[in-house]
Amino acid sequence: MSTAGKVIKCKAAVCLEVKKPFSIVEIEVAPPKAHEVRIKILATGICRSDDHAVSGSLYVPFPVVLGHEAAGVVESVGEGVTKVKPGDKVIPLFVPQCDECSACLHPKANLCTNNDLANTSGLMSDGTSRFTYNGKPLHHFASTSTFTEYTVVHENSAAKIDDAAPPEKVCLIGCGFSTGYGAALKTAQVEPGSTCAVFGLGGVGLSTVMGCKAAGASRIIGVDINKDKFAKAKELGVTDCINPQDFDKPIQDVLVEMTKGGVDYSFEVIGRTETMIAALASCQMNYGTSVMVGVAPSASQITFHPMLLFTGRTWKGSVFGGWKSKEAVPKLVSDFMAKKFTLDPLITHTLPFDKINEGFELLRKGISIRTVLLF
Ligand code: PAD
Ligand code: ZN
Repeated sequence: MSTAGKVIKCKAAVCLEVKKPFSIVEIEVAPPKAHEVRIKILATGICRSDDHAVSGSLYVPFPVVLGHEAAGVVESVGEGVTKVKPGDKVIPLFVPQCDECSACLHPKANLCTNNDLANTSGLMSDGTSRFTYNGKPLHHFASTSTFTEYTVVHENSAAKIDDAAPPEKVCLIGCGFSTGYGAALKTAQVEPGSTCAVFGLGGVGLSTVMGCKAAGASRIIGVDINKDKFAKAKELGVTDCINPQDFDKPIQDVLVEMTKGGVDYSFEVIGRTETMIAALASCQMNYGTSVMVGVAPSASQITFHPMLLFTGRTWKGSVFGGWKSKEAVPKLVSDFMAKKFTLDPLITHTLPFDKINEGFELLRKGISIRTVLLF
């Protein structure tokens, strides 16, 4: 029996309050309105950004359905939807692509102005929610909300992908992999033979390493305070691993010494203001480029010595790896299917959706790279 046009009751992991575990409850998901798509989620990864939202470090309105790294199948579409149809395999996009705003129209930009990341409303574009729990609305998250069996997104936040793509793997293309890989290839545009430093060797940092390697970097230095991350980092292309806790001087000084003047490209893939400054100071003072990928706490500010930039360094940020989401995601999925890169090393754990709290504990304890939850 078709569910199109009807409210769907389904299981979701809801964050009722900040800093509290997820509650697995039954919610109601309204049908998609005009230009919206209702998606049955098949697999969703756990990203540190979700945990930043749980901890309150990243501001989001509660109660909320988090999750933004997923793959699923279109269940039904609202009026006027032309790009996808029921049955299509899709990846929800936390950076939409409307193809009309100034960012979408600019060849160098990817952060569509219709994103819900900066001034988080947690609502659909008409200012309402499609989720209800106990008669009250729940907030959406990052235009996606994937910790639920069914979600509703704007059609600009869904990319149709190859029907044969395995959802339990390509869900990572919805965030972690694409973010890190693109930070190196698109945002920094790492050149062959260059030297890179990647601060933070989690799912996104390791994807950055993969991007640096794909770009032909000859030296990739991995920086992490968790030594357990080093073996996999080396497997993926890191040439030297260093732990800031092993030195009695700032890590930027260590990197500048190791590279006789600083790296060509550095990436902060942790989300801390101190390591953002350290990464900036680690790159060559004339021509080095440092890319901020980690999400710093919403309330944080950075103070830094102007000389760090005055000498010529470039400091950039990168959201979703600089990719224009709707057009890049299907291509990245095709590249994965053509074995141009692998996602297996990033997926250390697979758990049933109900074990979401366990999945977050694995991340917090530094045990997992990516946990994929299956429905
Ligand atoms: P993760 O927690 O798996 O990895 C972070 C890594 O940093 C871990 O291996 C930690 O051990 C390490 N680390 C922590 N503190 C330090 C320190 N002081 N010095 C060195 N290493 C340290 O997270 P992730 O890979 O899922 O995400 C990384 C960041 O990227 C996080 O802030 C997340 O919110 C952000 C992100 N940004 C985007 C984007 O579009 N820019 C997308 C997805 C995630
Ligand atoms: Zn993410």
